Amino acid sequence: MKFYVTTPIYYINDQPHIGHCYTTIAADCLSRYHRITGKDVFFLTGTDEHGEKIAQAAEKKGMTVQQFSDQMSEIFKKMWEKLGISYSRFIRTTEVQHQNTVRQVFKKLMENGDIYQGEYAGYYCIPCEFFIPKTKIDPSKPVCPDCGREVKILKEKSYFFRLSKYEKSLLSYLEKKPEMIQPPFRLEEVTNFISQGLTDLSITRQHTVWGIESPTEEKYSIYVWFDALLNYLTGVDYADGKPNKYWPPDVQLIGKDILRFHSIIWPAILMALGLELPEKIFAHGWWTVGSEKMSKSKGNVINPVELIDRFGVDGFRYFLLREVPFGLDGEYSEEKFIKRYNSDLANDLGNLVNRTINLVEKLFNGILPSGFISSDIETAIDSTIKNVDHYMTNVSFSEALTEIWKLVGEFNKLLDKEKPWTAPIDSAKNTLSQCIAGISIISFLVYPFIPETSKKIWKILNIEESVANKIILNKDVMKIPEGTKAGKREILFTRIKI
Ligand code: ME8
Repeated sequence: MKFYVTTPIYYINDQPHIGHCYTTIAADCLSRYHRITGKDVFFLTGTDEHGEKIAQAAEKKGMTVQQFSDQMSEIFKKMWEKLGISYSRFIRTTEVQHQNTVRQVFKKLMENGDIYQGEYAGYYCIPCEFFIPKTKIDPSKPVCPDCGREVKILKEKSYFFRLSKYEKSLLSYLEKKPEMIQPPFRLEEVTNFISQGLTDLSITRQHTVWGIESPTEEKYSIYVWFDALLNYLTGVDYADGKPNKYWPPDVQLIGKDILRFHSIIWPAILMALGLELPEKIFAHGWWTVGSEKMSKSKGNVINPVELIDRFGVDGFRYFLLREVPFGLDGEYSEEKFIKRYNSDLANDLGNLVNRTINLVEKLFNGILPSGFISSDIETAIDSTIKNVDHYMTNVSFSEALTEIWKLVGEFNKLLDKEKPWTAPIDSAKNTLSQCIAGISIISFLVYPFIPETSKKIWKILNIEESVANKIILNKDVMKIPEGTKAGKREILFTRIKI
């Protein structure tokens, strides 16, 4: 079975911040989970490099836009490398293949009659790269209704995408398949917006030079959002009207800020092209500082590099995926970060592994006890695997982690109850045998979330990484061969002093 997951492609006018990391780590976690459950995964991410905003940022730096884009897309790639992001393809909208896709789609929609020529008269917000109709703005104070920043007036010849034509089809599609919009509480916002009436969308600009050229006689640059949304088609080699075997996307992750583009314009374009719509478009919430959205323009961003250097990649990934149910907003604070790190990672998981291995060394000379598992523990493991699968199918990272941590708790409780350090040796062997089996299954369950930690545990359990990478998640991973010696031990997490 295939699994196609995407992130937004990020604007490169500035450095990646926690928000960008959040969506990308979430997509990575889904990809890793579906890989270890046996699916053929395609994970697309990349950078959105056209538009006025980017051209302005390059000018400020005194660079050509091309040089600037090359440099900034590398910065994003390096960040993903640092975070262990296992993408299948990194797309840049300045790539030739993507430019061809966009022109091909433009031509096809013109032939269909879904793109026509007219004149745009209204406002344009550069930071949002969005056209705003006159009716939405007070002319005495022309600011963007979304971001509150100044807008500019446009009156120019333009090509339009016939968005209004898809109003009814979109509504009836959502009635039949409401689960396309996730979390479910976002659906109403989308259907309300469509029901208020859709206007055709201007998809060219006369004067922006940094954009894909329209395939029309008189040249225009294609509107950056029309260009950007089509990256999801370029990613699967859309050519001659056909995407490859990964189509349609199974999960498209976005922030709630760009839900309308993805739940209205994007499906309408796909309908116009006669392509299947995505299975799920999941809009997650915002990370805020205080009550303000974290964003460069507000100057309140937390630097991810600093956090990674202090708490490790896995500390960072764990916090983002565990702290807030995916879909809701979350307020960032260092205090919350440290609390989560100390209690869940250092205390619960770190201690379980540490205590177990110390005892294995002391009582069994480092040979990992194996073979015994009580029916209670087996039932707990079965239900964890089942529940984690349910939550991961629903893109509920925090809930999946909560399930896994319940199992971590079971093993800590078992140690506390059975006290293998004072128990007769046969009983100690049974207890530790179960803990080792448990640690093994836990190392696979947490792998999508904190892969570096899993690798450290595999070393301790003497499981080769190359072997582990081929394992499909199931109970067989608990079977540690008789007589296996514990491998190299590394401290998983060191408690942070406050
Ligand atoms: O919108 N909290 O790019 P962008 C959580 N190029 N997530 C956040 C966030 C925050 N405070 N800030 C940003 C664009 N994000 C377009 C997308 S797609 C065809 C084109 C994340 O660089 C979140 O995923 O502004 C959000 O949707 C995305 O970054 C916006 O990135």
